[in-house]
Amino acid sequence: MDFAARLDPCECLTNADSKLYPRCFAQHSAAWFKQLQRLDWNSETLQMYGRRVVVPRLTAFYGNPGVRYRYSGTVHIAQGWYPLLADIRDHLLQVLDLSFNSVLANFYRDGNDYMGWHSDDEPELRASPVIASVSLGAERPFYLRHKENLYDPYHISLPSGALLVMGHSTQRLWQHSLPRRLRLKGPRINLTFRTIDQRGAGT
Ligand SMILES: O=C(O)CCC(=O)C(=O)O
Ligand SMILES: [Mn+2]
Repeated sequence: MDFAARLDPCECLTNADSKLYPRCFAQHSAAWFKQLQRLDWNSETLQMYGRRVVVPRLTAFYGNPGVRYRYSGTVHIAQGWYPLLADIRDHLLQVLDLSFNSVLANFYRDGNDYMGWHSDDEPELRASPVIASVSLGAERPFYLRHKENLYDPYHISLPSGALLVMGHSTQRLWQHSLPRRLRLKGPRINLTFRTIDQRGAGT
């Protein structure tokens, strides 16, 4: 993967076709975190095994107006870009030479909030999406496991300002998760920039 060649040296997760740039946005991270706390955060519910459960984090979806993305069982329609999110998108275009039409933001209020094992493999992301993930706020561990080797996950740490670029085969072959850390009190924001194909969008 050489699309991120212009960035500083990084930790390459060659097995998982991903690259981590731990300090990519470190100098902006405190200011960005403060501003992005003002996004229009939502608490979502999800139908699971016949009952409704509250999603254990807050979410917000932004992007080109009209972009539709189904996650947590609901179709979300982007109404536009929050200015700072558009700036970060443009920054990613500069350093990665990749363009994105939307961003899913997660707010983890403390270590009780988490995201379970999954791949970002919704049909509207197409078969081999590249996803750029920006972490801000509390440092949290992030786990990856190969779909054919579920009992041998490995973990990386995502400090404030880190950029993790998940490459073409990551979602097809791997799962990832952000587990609970009960003693952790600090909040964290994660931004996953995505390209959503409207032809595959759910209703
Ligand atoms: O919070 C993170 O680092 C991961 C978020 C994620 O996997 C997602 O939004 O699909
Ligand atoms: Mn994900």
